[in-house]
Amino acid sequence: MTDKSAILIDLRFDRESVLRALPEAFPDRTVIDMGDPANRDRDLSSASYAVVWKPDPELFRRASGLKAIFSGGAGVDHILSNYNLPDLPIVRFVDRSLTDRMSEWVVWQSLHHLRNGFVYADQQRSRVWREIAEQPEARDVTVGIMGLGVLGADAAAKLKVLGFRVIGWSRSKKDISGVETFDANGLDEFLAQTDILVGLLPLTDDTRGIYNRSLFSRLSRSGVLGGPIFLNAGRGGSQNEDDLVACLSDGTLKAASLDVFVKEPLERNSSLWGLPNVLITPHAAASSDVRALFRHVEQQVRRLENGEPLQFVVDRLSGY
Ligand code: NDP
Ligand code: OXD
Repeated sequence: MTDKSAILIDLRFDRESVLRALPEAFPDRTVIDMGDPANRDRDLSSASYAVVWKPDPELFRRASGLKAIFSGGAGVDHILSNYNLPDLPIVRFVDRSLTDRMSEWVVWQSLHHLRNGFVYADQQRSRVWREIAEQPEARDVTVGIMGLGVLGADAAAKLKVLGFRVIGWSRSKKDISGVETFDANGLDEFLAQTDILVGLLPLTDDTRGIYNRSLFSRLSRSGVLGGPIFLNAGRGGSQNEDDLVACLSDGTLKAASLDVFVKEPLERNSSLWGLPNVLITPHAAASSDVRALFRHVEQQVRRLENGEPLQFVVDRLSGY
């Protein structure tokens, strides 16, 4: 074991999950856990790899010997937009458990809106027994997914199993069996067919504020759900929250499920909390499983050390 392959951990996650995963992680390497106060002033120049989620801004200056940076999550906006990063490969977290969790959230929310979840929850609180006569089926509803990457493609497949018609939009055109896809130029055509819009885009200069009134007003208004529905589990920075509140209040949107917000935690005085047609989850759609994260990092480091290319490397120019 040499310090040459030392791994820095700076994860602003639930501390207990990190501590539970650390003992069995990286058995052959020196691990420097920045959550341990004993490492606060340690010389970090011998560390070769860093696993980070919203790390200390000084970390990359102090760890001058890094060969690669591993994001603690699938998204990398938390480091790309906030740090003066060295010119090193940045690796996203791509993992079955994270993908499954996200698809569970998308399916859960799509079914909640399809099956009148708000109405029945309200009725239960008032002890009202009343069946809604009209019950559209999943096959009557088109779910449009913005972002057909690892997460969007998996959510599309799982929605299809339930019978939803699924369409998708991404920067470059995708070929996914049974899913009509659109590239960047096909946005209007995509929106015009969409009853439930699912946001699974990364936050970049191009996607900041993309979910706004202009976009919401181009969604289909002729669907069986009685108005367009917006689900966002990508990044809050992609939504204009003033427009969102206004559109949810004036009927441009029928309802929304939101897992991500411009500012997190969502401020207590945000109007979104009080809207009866909004379901809020606290950036919990797909948390990273820390053990799985460490396994993924170990795998990638081994690839690098065996002379193989790293996987899931971020394109710094496009920002994801
Ligand atoms: P990927 O990089 O695999 O996919 C991103 C998708 O977005 C690609 O299809 C890409 O297009 C598309 N895209 C990016 N920019 C644009 C643009 N300007 N116009 C059109 N399409 C665009 O990412 P993942 O699927 O793994 O993750 C997506 C995001 O989900 C993450 O970046 C993160 O922000 C968020 N996330 C949220 C979590 C939560 O708990 N709420 C958990 C995990 C992730 P193309 O295919 O052409 O490149
Ligand atoms: C992620 C997240 O990017 O949890 O993985 O938001």
